[in-house]
Amino acid sequence: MTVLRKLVIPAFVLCIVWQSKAQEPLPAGQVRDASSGLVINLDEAYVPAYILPDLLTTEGGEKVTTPERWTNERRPEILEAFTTQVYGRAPGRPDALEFEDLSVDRYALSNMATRKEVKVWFDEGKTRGMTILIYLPNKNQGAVPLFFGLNFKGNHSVNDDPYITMSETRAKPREGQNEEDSRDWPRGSEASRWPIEMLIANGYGVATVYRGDIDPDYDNPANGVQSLYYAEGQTHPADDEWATLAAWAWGMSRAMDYFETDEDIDASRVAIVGHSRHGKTTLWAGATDERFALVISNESGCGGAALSRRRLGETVARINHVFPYWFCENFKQYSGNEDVMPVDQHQLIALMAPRPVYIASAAGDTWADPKGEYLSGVHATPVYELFGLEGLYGQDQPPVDTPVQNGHIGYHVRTGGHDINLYDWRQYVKFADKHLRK
Ligand code: GTR
Repeated sequence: MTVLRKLVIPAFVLCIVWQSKAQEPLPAGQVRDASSGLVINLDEAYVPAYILPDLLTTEGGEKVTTPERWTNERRPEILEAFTTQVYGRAPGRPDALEFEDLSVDRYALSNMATRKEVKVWFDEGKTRGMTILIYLPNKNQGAVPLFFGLNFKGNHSVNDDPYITMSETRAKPREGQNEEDSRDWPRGSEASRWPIEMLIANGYGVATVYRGDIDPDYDNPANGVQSLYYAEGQTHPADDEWATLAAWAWGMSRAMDYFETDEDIDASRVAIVGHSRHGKTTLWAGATDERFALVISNESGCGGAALSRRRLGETVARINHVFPYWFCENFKQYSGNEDVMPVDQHQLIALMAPRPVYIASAAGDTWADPKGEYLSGVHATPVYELFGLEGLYGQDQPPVDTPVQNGHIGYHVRTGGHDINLYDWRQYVKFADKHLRK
């Protein structure tokens, strides 16, 4: 009875008080996220005061004033912090990596393009691999520059072309379904996100890989490429080892290994592009693999271009709650604890320097914090300046539908919501024309 009075009853009362608080209406500009129960700020008024980690001061407290010092000292420190605390360490190119040509068709897309499909095998036993779908413009002689990105719903979803091999889309199985049966995305269903004909007409090749070939997008540590690397008895990546986003980025590097062998592709002019979770992945791929010449983040938000310390839209706590397998285990300690993170996302943008980088937002995509995405470009600018290059300037975002492309950090915020569309791609082509044309 005493135990009941002393512990159980107060706990019960506390629960009721907490419950009723949880039901309390929130002030304008805040919402309760249904999947995590967390309160999310959607209004600038809630952005707390914050101090960003200094880009140009080494861990030993010294000022970096030359490109050499950035490249040899400060850049490796920042890359290491992101590796162990955010995305996790991935292995390099596997010895057994092998490319297999699956198909070539010179008469694709009304004779405008050559379609190739190439299998990249990751292991000697060929138990795991990914299929790269490639379109190259027929009108061009010699090796072409290329846009490359991961897709959400299988290679066959990016165009109506009936000859694209259906991806083995290992989507999350629904109740009563097993992995093999979960191929439910129709052909061409993502075509609005992949204006392949427009890119071909502009002289660019396009390549894509279904991200599920590398690691299916749900919490199962046994079904991704990481499992090939587990030590005897290991069932999860270690706390500082690659989670799903790093695995996807690793896959992008393996595609680059292939591009380097294809004489129709100019591997020194590969632009990588990704939307949303693939935007986060693309930034990490660009940071870890400097062979990528241009890096484009489309509405990448939390864990991508948006500054985590602003806590506007999706937060570290929310992303770790809903997608616990995207970032390495060590990242979890920063849920609700952003101010102690050794890095923030402007430093990720700075890791691209001196290569050109493009950050894009959508005005209606508050969840991804458009202003926070823009500001990371502004705060990365001092590193571009070390190289004598221009970045982004001013605390205020440029007006909607007014791209800024003067320097080596491009930016636009367009009308509309969370998506990648023709407007976005047109800006990327313009930016690539400036930086990748010979
Ligand atoms: C959301 C997630 C975002 C973003 C997005 C997407 O559910 O909260 O971080 O990655 O998915 O990839 O479309």
